[in-house]
Amino acid sequence: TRQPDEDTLKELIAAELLAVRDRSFGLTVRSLDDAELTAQVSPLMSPFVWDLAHVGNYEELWLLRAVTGVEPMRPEIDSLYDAFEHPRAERPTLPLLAPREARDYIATVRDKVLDSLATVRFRPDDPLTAGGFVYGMVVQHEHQHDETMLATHQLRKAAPVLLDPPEAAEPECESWPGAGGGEVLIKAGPFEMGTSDDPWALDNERPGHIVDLPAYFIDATPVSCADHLAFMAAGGYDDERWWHPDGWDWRRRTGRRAPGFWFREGGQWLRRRFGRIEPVPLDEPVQHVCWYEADAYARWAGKRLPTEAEWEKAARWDPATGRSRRHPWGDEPPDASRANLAQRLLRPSPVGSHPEGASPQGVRQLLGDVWEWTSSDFRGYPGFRSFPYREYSEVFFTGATGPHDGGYKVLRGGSWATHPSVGRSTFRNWDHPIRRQIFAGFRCARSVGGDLPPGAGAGHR
Ligand code: AVJ
Ligand code: FE
Repeated sequence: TRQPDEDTLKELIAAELLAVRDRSFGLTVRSLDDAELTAQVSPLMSPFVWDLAHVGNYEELWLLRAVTGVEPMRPEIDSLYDAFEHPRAERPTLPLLAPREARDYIATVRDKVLDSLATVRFRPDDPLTAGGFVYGMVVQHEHQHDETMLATHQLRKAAPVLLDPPEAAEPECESWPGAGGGEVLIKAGPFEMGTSDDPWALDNERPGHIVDLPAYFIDATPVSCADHLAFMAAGGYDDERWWHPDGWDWRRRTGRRAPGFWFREGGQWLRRRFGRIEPVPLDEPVQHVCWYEADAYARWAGKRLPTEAEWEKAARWDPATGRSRRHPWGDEPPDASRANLAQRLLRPSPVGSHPEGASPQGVRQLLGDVWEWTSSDFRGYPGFRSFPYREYSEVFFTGATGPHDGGYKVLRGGSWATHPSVGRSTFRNWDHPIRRQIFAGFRCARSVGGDLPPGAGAGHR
C-alpha cells in the first residue's frame, strides 16, 4: 500500500487527535462531576483527573518538547504525571491539577500541537517523525488511557453515567454451528510475526521476523459465559488439578469462584455492568477473568492457551499467499461489520458474531470484543530495539532488570473498548496474571497429536 502524502497524513493526524480528545472528555468532564473526577474509585486505578492531565503531559513531552524543541510549559508538574514515580494507589494524595486546570492545561498543549503541526517536517531519516510515528504514538497512548478509564468506570459503584449508544444495536448474530466449540486447524509452517514497515507500530511489535510453528488447533471463537458457567458447575474453581500452582494460590488467597463483577442472587448469576445489574449473558465472550482462570479453564477443557505466535498466525497468515496481513480479513481497515472495536457498544458482541471479520480459515472475533490472554511471557522480539523510550515496553520484559520487570503475560486482539488505531493484529498488550478489571477473556488452542498433562481433559466437549 502507498503511504499518503504529508499533507494528507497531517489532516488525518489532526482528525485523530480531535476524535480521541472527544472520547477522553466523554469519559471524564462530560460524564462526572469534580468530586468524582478527583476521587479514587479503586486503589487499582488512578483518579480520572490524573489520566486526563497525564495524556496532555505525555503529548507535551513528545509532540512539543521532543518534536519542536520547546521548553517545558510547567516543569513543576512533570513528576506528578510520571507513571513510574507514583504508583496508582498513591496518585490521589498528590497535589494534582484540579479538573478545570487539567482541562485548560491539556487544551493549551493541544492548541500548540496543532499550530506546530503545520510547519513540522516528517523526515524519512528521522524515526520520530517518519510516517507521523510520534503523532500516532500519542494518539494510541490517549486511546489506551481511555480504555483504562473505562475499566475505572466499570469499577465505579455510583449511579450509572455511561449509556450504550442507542443507534448501536446489538449486531445480528446468525446461528452458526461454530459458535462455542468449533476449532480450526492451522497448518504447520513459517509465517512473519510482527512488522518492520507499519509506520505506527510500536517498538515491541518490531521487527518483523519469521516464526516456524508446528500444526495446531485454535478455537474459532472466544470462550463464552455459558462455557465458563459449565466450568464453574463442574467444580473447576475447586479442583486443584486444573490450576497453575501460582493460580491455585491466587484462587485460595482471594476466594474467587466466578469472573469479576459476577454475583449470585436468587439462584441466578447476575453481573454488574457500568452500574447496572443484568443476568449473565450466556452468549457473550466471558470477560474479567485473570490469566490464572483462563489457564485453568483451558486445562479443564483438555486444551491450553495459545502462544502469542499461534494467536498471531491465526490472525494474520493467509494460507493462499503465505503472507502476513494487517487484519484477519485482509489489509482493509476495521469497520463495524468486521469487528466490535472503538467503544461503539459497552460490551462484547455475542460469540460467533462478525463473520465478515473472520480469518481465511474461519477464526472469528480475533480483533475486538475481548482481549485474549495468551500463554506467553512479555519479551522483546529477536532484534528488538527500544524506541523512543525504554519505559514504553522494555522495562516490563521478562528478564529485564528493575522494579517493573517480569511476570507479565501477553494479551492480543483488543476489546470492544479498544480503538482501531490500537486494535491491530501485531499490537501487544501485557498485564499481571492476576489482573481482572481489564476487558479480557480468552480462547483455547491445542497441539495436533495432543500435548496434555496427565488427568487433563475431563471437561472436553
Ligand atoms: C500497554 C496498556 C499495558 O496502560 O500501562 C499507557 C499502555 N503506556 N501509558 C499501560 C501505556 C504508557 C500500557 N499498556
Ligand atoms: Fe501513560
